[in-house]
Amino acid sequence: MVIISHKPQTTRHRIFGIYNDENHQIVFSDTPGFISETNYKMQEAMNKSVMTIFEDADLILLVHDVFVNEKIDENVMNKIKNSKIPCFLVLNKMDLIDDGRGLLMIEEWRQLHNFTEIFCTSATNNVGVEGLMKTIIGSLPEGPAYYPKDQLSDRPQRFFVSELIRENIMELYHQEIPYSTEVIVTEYKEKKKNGKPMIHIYAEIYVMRKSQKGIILGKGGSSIKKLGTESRKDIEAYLGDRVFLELYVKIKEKWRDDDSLLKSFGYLQ
Ligand SMILES: Nc1nc2c(ncn2[C@@H]2O[C@H](COP(=O)(O)OP(=O)(O)OP(=O)(O)O)[C@@H](O)[C@H]2O)c(=O)[nH]1
Ligand SMILES: [Mg+2]
Repeated sequence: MVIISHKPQTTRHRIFGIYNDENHQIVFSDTPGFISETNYKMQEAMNKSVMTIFEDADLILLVHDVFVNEKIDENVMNKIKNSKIPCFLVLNKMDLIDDGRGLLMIEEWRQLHNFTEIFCTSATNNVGVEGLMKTIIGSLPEGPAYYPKDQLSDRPQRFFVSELIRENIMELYHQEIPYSTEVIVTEYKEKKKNGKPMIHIYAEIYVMRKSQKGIILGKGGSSIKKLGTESRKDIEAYLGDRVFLELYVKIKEKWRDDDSLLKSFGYLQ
């Protein structure tokens, strides 16, 4: 499970998603998108996490949204060109453009680089995904499984809980709010209520200014109430248990540029 939103820069960390079937294990490493012009240290850290793939990946999947007219960052493209790691280009959101435009696009990308393979997919319509998966399985080198078969990620559950709250923030708030916000789960306790398990979760939402705290809370606390309810439902669906969720809003003026906070939030080593 990784969070998804229609806003850019949703993914902030490199996250492993582990695929297991009877004969294979594949570790997919989801990264943030590369930001060509960074404005703060957190974005620099996000870019750094993108570049780590060139140190340990067996195969690179370059996923491009065909609906946006954005070029791949030059640094990333040069890294791909100079790397020995095979690279599949995945042209996604094919459902949004017509076939003619699609063909033209493939040709343009071919001119740019000799990709090992090019795929056209629509993730939402599940088109082309199976073929891509088969080719991935066929292309990867054999080796021992690194993770137990039932492990789905390298991140603990509380990380995904904080991500689900952040996903709801990305949906419910606008403009700079999602980009000024960090979510940290500070307590995660399994308790019993009326004999049934109930997970108590306390999370802190960091913002940069008092005015942003006001926006997160909303009139009479109405916005944070909605955020809490929506997040709780998502967390319950994810964990399969009942959840009691408490949210606190804190102000840390320059957290996006503060080394020690970025470190404690998991952006810096
Ligand atoms: N129409 C269409 N929309 C898609 C497709 N695949 C993903 N989306 C939508 O595109 C948006 C972005 O998806 P994300 O998974 O957040 O994209 P991402 O590339 O991980 O982006 P960041 O994490 O922000 O760097 C979401 O609203 C998805 O529902 C597709 O094949 N077709
Ligand atoms: Mg993402």
